[in-house]
Amino acid sequence: MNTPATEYNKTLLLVVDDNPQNLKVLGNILKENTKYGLAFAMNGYEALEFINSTKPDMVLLDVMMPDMDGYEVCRQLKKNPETANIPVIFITAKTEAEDAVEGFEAGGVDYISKPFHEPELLMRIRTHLDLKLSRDMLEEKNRELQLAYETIEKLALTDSLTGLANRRSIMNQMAVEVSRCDRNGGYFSLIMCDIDFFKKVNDTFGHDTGDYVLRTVADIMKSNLRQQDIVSRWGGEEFLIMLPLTELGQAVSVAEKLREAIKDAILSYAGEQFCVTMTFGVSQFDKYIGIEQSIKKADDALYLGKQTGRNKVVQ
Ligand code: GH3
Ligand code: MG
Ligand code: MG
Ligand code: MG
Repeated sequence: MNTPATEYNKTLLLVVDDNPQNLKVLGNILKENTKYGLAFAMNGYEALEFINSTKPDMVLLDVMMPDMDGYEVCRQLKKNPETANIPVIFITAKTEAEDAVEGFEAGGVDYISKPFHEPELLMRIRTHLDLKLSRDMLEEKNRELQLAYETIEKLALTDSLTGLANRRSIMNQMAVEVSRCDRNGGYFSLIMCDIDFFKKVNDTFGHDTGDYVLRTVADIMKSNLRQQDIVSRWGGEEFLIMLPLTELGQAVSVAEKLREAIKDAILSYAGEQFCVTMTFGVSQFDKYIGIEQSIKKADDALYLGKQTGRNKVVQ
């Protein structure tokens, strides 16, 4: 025999037969010729219980058994998505071609009539195990790929410094909100905000402290907003917030709350304590001018706030 491609000593086979003598014969053949782990069941119910709880790598299944025959066991196993990929080989005294057809219809991968030729039986078992184990490996690889894909997608939509949504992410989410408004006549508001004299923080305390301020301001904003609100890092020290189902007046109140929270926070980093303030521009999304112009309205209000003293909310 060639060296098996897969690790057979970890492989578990369930042998099912209502006749103890048959179980013994088959068990001995497998023990003498392979390193598979073996489990035995003497009726269909016992077999299904074991299959569901332990998920063996293969089932060698007798057909004629009282109460529940092998075909039914196989059908039940195939119906359950958790066990459907376990290969079933029928080993039976039923030799008619129609019996084999019924076995394949029930979902079996092979059908071996007794008396069988021992080396052939062993090779069939190994072939089907190889297929099963390489299928399992492919599925595992697929799961890993899926996970990697989801991670990359998440990274592409996240600002790495603050963990906030990035510009692309909030643009996507605003597009979704805009079409929701089109359909259901909803509404939402925007807050564009920017840290005041942030350059001074960098110049006075260094870039690391600046980064710390960005992360802290992000956390303060998140903790003062609702679950459904989206805060994004729009640019350097500038943030855009989308507030679904929020009118202009309410959005101004939200911005005022954020302004207070940030102004009152005592920031401390690398032995230095200091405060920062932020200026806020607020607009309500207007479907007649579109998203770009609605953002610009918030941006213009922010600019006005910067021109007229900072640390304020302008609509
Ligand atoms: P204003 O009140 O008018 O907004 O003044 P400002 O100093 O905040 O604005 P200005 O645009 O002059 O400076 C923004 C500074 O933000 C300059 C830039 O180096 C800094 N900055 C942008 N991104 C980052 C970052 O990721 N980390 C740090 N530490 N600084 C950043
Ligand atoms: Mg039987
Ligand atoms: Mg600034
Ligand atoms: Mg700025």
